[in-house]
Amino acid sequence: VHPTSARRPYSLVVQSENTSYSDEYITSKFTNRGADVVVSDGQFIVTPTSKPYEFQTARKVSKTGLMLIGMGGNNGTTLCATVLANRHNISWHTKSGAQQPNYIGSMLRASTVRLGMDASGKDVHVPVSDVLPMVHPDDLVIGGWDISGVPMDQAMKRAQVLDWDLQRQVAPHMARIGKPLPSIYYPDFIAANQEARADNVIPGQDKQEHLERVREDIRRFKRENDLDRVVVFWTANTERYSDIIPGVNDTADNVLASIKKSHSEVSPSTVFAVAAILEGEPFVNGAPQNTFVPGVIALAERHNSFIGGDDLKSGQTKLKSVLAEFLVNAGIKPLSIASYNHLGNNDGHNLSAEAQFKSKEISKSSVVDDMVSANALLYKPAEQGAVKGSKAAKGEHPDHVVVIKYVPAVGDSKRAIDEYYSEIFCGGRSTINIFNECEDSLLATPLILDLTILTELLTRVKYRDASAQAEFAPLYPVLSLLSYMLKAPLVKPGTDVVNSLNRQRNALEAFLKACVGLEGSSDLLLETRIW
Ligand code: NAI
Ligand code: DG6
Repeated sequence: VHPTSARRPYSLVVQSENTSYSDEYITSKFTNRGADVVVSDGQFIVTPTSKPYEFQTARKVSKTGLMLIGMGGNNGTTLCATVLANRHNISWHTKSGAQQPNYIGSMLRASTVRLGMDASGKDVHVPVSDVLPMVHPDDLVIGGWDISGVPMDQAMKRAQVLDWDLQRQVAPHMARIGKPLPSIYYPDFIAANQEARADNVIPGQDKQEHLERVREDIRRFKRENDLDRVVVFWTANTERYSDIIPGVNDTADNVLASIKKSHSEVSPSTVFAVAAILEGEPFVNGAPQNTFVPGVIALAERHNSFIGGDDLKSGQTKLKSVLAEFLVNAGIKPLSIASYNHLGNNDGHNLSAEAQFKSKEISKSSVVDDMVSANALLYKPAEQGAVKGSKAAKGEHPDHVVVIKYVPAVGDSKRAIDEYYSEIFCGGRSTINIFNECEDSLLATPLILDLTILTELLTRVKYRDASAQAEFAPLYPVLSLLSYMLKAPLVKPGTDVVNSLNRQRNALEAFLKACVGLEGSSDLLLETRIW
C-alpha cells in the first residue's frame, strides 16, 4: 500500500490545558489574535486584538457519501476508478513498469504539517489528514447523476484518461456501479455541442418537480447506503452565468419561487444546490459558473447548510496564485500576465462555446486581484471619487489575458503556457515563461477528494465565543476554508477573498491545529534565532 493510501488510527494527543478529550469530542481553547487599524492624519494607529474561542470537533467520522453531478465525465470516472483501484489495491503495468494506486496530489493525504520538534531539535511532521479524524477516501460511497447514460465502465473508456491496464482491471468494479442517475438538462446553460450526450435526462421542464426528484435521489442514496452525510459535488459541464435579476434569484424566497415557476434563469446547478441545502447536505461547486446566486447563499444561511466553491484550482491558476504573489512580495511589478491553454477533452469542447468560456475566464482572471491591491507601492490604488468605470476608479492592475482553445487530438492532456512580464529595478524588464503539460483529470480528482473530506470534517466542527460562554454553534455556511482547492473562492458576503495559495494553506493549517489546541505560527522558530 502506498504511504498516501495507508490507513492509520487517529493518534495525535496534545497535552495542554487548552485541549481536552472525551469519547465524543476533541475540545480546544483558541485565542484569535488580530489588529484593528485606524488611519488618521497619515498615521496608522494599530490596536492588537484578542478574542477567546473554543472549538469542539466530533471524533466520530461520518459514514460519507459523495454524489457527483457529472459522474460520467472525465473527473467523475477518474475519481471512481482511482478510488476503486486504491480500495482494492489494484496495481497495473505501464510502459515504465508496475504502478501502485496512490493519493498523490491530495493535500490532505500526500502533504504534511509540522507539529514541532523532537528532543534532538529535529522537526516532526505528520500527514495533514492525521491532525484530526477524517474520512479515508477509500471509504467514500460514490454515486451521482449524469445527463449521459453511458455505464461507468464505458464512460471511463470514453474519457481516455487512465492507462489501459488499469481500465481493464477496474472495469468490472465500474460496471457494478452501472449507469449514473438521470439528471437535469436545460440546453441553454451548457454548450450546444453537448446535446448528443444528453440521453439520460429527468423528463419535463418543471423545475419544482426536478428539485423534488433530486431531493428524493439524495434521500434514497443516503438511506440505501446507511450514510450519515452526503456531499453533493458539481463536476458537470461548466454552465453559462445566470443573470442576477431582482425578484428572481436575489433572495432565498425569490429563488424558491422562481423554481416553482420554472423561471428560465434558474440553472441546473442552482436546482442541485437548492436540493442539497434543503436536505441539509453540503454542496460544493467544482466549476466556475455562478451557481451560488445571492438567493442560494441566503438559503444556505437560513438552513445552516454548508456550501463551497467555485471552480477547481488544479494547475495554471494554482501556479499563478503562487508566482504572482512571489513577484509582488519580492517588490517586482508584473505588468502583464498572459495565460493560454489548449486541451482536447469534453470540458475543452464545452468551453469552446463563448458563454461557457466566459464563466471560466472570470474565475481564472480574478486570482491576482488581492495581491495587486495589497501593494500600493507598485500599483496605484483606486481613486475615490474618480469617474465610475474609469481606470482611476478601478485602480492600477497588470494586463491579464486568459485564452482557452479546444484541440481534440491532445485529449485530457492540457497544455498551459504563461508569460509573466514584469518591471524590475530602474526600468529593467523580466520575462518568465512557463510551459506545463498534464492530465487535467488526474490533477482534479485529488482536489475533489480533499474538498469532500474537508467539507465532511467542517460539518463536525463547532465553535463558541469563550468569553460569552455561549452554546457551541456550527461554522458559517460558506466554507471559505476550502479556498486552497478553488480558483474563485466563495467567501462570506462582505469579506475579502484571499487568493494567495500560501495564505490559503496557512489558514487551513492554522484552523486544523486550532481545533486540537495548537496555536500560533511555527515559522518564527525563535529558539533558533536567540542565544
Ligand atoms: P467532462 O465534460 O468530461 O464531464 C462533465 C460531465 O457532466 C459530462 O459527463 C456531462 O455529460 C455531464 N453533465 C453536463 N451537464 C450535466 C447536468 N446538468 N447534470 C449532470 N451531468 C451533466 O468534464 P470534466 O473534465 O470532468 O470537468 C468537469 C467540470 O469540472 C467542468 O465544468 C470543468 O470546467 C471543471 N473543472 C475541471 C478541472 C480539471 O482539471 N479537470 C479543473 C477545474 C474545473
Ligand atoms: C481549460 O482551461 C480547462 C479548465 O477546466 C481547466 O483545466 C481548469 O479550469 C483548471 O484550471 P487551472 O487554471 O487551475 O489549470
